Amino acid sequence: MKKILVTGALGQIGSELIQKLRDTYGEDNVVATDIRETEADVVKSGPFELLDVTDGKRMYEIAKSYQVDSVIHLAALLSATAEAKPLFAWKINMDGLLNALEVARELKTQFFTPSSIGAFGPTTPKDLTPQNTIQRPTTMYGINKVTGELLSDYYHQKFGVDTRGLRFPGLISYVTPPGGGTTDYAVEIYYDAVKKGEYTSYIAKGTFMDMMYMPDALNAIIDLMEADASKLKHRNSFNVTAMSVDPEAIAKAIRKYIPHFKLDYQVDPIRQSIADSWPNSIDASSAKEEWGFKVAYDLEKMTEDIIKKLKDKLL
Ligand code: AKB
Repeated sequence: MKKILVTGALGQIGSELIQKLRDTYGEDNVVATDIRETEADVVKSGPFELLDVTDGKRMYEIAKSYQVDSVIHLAALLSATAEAKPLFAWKINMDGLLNALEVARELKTQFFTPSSIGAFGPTTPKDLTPQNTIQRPTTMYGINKVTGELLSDYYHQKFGVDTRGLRFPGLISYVTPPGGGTTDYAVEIYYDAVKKGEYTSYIAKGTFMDMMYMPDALNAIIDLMEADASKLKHRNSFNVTAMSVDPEAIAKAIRKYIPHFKLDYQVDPIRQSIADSWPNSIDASSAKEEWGFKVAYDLEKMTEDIIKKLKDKLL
């Protein structure tokens, strides 16, 4: 039985992961933390503590008092926000990560933190990007993510911490909207399709990026955390993906359910240049081979589910 501390619990991944972890391991065994407190279920359905991840002492005290044996560190600024505030991003993303790794080292816990397709850069092979390849990202977020992958490897090799991680693509969900990411358009497009029947994309036609539906992302986190350590060669940076799509491909899938859906474009140069520096599609074969990564949702299945859920939620 695990006892897990989660940072960034009110974010896009956290708000759904907490519920899934509480359903899986018991509500008292998942300690949710975030820098703010809201009326959200995450705060009310089990232990919740206020935590600024740059405060390592408080993180340690919370982890120690609940006697956790796993740390899932999610608190981070996403790519577009990090580009707008690079020094602040370094502080939150890197100080927060080091504090969480230190807690894992001192309390001998298991550790998970997400990396991202943002850890790749313009000189990385663009199509079916291999697991091990060139990583020279040109964004602050990407620099943070590569550093995070390396630091997590270091904590495993040097201190024996059981660190694990996934390179997530854009995550699509209908529960909590993401904020400040480059792939956020792929969430907004569904909300606007259901609410208004139209969407103006800040990412250009023909820009392909990997995406994954949130239920598959949550299963991937739990499957990797539960995986047999002796089988893991790439502990902290598994490529995972469910689809490679551009705005037109999503629009086409949406039109099956909302035939009049209209897509137009007003490209944001900053987010477009971030997207252009990322792969078109990544190869997830190491994750499949080493711990049986699989997804249940492709673009069609995800679109059917998300539109149904958003219609129930918004209309
Ligand atoms: C972002 O767009 O910043 C994130 C990511 C792919 O890491 N969704």
